[in-house]
Amino acid sequence: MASQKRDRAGVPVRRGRAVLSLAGLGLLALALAGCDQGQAMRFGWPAGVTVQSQWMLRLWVDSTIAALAVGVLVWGLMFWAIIAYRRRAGDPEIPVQTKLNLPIEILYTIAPLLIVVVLFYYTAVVETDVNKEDANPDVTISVVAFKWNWRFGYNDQRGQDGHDVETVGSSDQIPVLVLPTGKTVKFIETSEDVIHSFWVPDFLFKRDVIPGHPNSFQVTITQTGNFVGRCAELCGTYHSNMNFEVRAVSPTMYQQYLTLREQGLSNPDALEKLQGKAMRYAVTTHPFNTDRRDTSAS
Ligand SMILES: [Cu+2]
Repeated sequence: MASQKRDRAGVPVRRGRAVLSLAGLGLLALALAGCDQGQAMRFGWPAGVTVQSQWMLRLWVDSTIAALAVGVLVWGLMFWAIIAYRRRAGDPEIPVQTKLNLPIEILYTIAPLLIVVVLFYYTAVVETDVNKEDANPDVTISVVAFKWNWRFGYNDQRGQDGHDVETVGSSDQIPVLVLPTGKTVKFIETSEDVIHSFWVPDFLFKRDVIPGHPNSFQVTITQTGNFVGRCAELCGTYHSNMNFEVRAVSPTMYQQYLTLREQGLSNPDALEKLQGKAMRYAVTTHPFNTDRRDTSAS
């Protein structure tokens, strides 16, 4: 029988098996957490659909890697100290007592401060970038929130009535906001009554809509698709039903959509003409039920 490698205490070393068990445990943890591979690579960060969400993803991944590196270093030092300085046969009952080690004390103080400063710096940089707005965005959308729906206006796109092209939600119809991909889209938010919050979960972004205090922000959408939008500020009875849909389309289709709207077509008619009957209305959520006895969210 081949002789087995043993440590100093005579216990057989089973490093290979230990590594395999750890890897298996890691995989099991990922599976139990319901993570797919992409999500695991992003350390759980959701996949956003805007350029801005990619910057936030970068910050999250980098700071998680930095935290893991610090963790590995600290755990390594801890386990090294535990193993290297463990009590051996013949050692005195109480080890040598060390009271103060100035260089280590200074390191304890400076290292966390340094970590906080670095994290703060990169957070401030990304936050500033995410909040950045172009002086001349490709598209400007006015967002008006009211109890309990949304009105979206395409600034400078005049309809047949001479007013801006608008899409308004009602209890019968979810407002579908059509936007182009690859273009800078600026939202200017105002509220007619109470504080609401414009939130598209796939943008990984929300911003409060406050009466008397216009807010704004900008995104560049990276992929076509239908993304549900919600109100993220408790605003009253039908707050949980105050939904909308962002329909991101190619710039060409966006221009066709605007032309149709300018010609006087309603939002559903324009959408049906461009994307077919199935896409006439919102597909990510449905109109809210005005029956006050129904308490389910949509
Ligand atoms: Cu609201």
